[in-house]
Amino acid sequence: MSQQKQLVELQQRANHLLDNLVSSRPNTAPYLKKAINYSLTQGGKRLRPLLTYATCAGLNGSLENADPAAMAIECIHTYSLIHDDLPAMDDDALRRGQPTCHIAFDEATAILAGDALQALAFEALSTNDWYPDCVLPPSTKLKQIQILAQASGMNGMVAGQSIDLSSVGKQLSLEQLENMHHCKTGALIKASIQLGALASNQVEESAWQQLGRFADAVGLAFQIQDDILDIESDTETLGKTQGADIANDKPTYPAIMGLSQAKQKAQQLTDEALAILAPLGQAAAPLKQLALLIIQRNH
Ligand code: GRG
Repeated sequence: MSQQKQLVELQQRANHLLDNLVSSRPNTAPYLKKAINYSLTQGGKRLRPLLTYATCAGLNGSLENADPAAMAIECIHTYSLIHDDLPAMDDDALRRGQPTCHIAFDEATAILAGDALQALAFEALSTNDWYPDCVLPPSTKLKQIQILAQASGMNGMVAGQSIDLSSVGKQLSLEQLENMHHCKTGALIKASIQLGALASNQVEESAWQQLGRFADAVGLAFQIQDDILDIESDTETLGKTQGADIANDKPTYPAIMGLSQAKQKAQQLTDEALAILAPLGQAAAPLKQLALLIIQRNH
């Protein structure tokens, strides 16, 4: 099977499970449930579940063992997007071309939908009932829970968001910018890979270390590419000078090092990531493909 086809199948697997994740739960608060489903099932790329599945499969693990982790990661990601879009944070009206959760529903419901998704992530990882074909030992599940909690909490994604909010209008050094992104987006991307590695139930220390370095490189490449896409879409919408001005107000890679240097840096990190995977051979092919897609994506 081609790598592209394999990734499409994994994406379909994630979408199918996400469609059922909330729909199949008892309906305690219908409006809240509708808001959660609205954000969870409306067309993300599913990059993080794909990283989880591809890592697990690359280490000869079963996809069934990776299902809870793939769901948990996407729940945390979706919660972060819902909260990030709120008026108190980025105040965005559109996400993935659709009204954001607080616009389609209301602000209080969007806050609650994010809260509920965060709890749902840890329920999906810890319960034995939702994914009966996952047969990981409790010690492995506990490790996954710990890693996800650390990556998403006060020293991970939430810390990154806090640094981001407090740096608006300020100049950041390249080191400070990298630290912010390492927490804000890098930590969850790394956790996606680490949870997949744990789901294989047979990861050796050397592969664990290699995958950690791979995750750090693709996490940063993802963010630089995100900054590049931002500036390019601003420039397309507003014209060259204005777009560049807007991007320069925010601490971003293109603003600090210039657009062409930022593109070079993203490419260099991707090359580094691919080189790290080389010793893992053909088994790492889907992960390699994902690293390439991260830098080639246009949205
Ligand atoms: C509110 C606690 C809290 C955290 C928010 C991740 C984050 C922190 C904010 C997201 C804001 C943002 C647009 C960051 C840039 C990188 C990013 C995470 C983009 C969205 O991820 P994709 O491209 O999204 O994987 P899809 O739509 O494909 O799921």
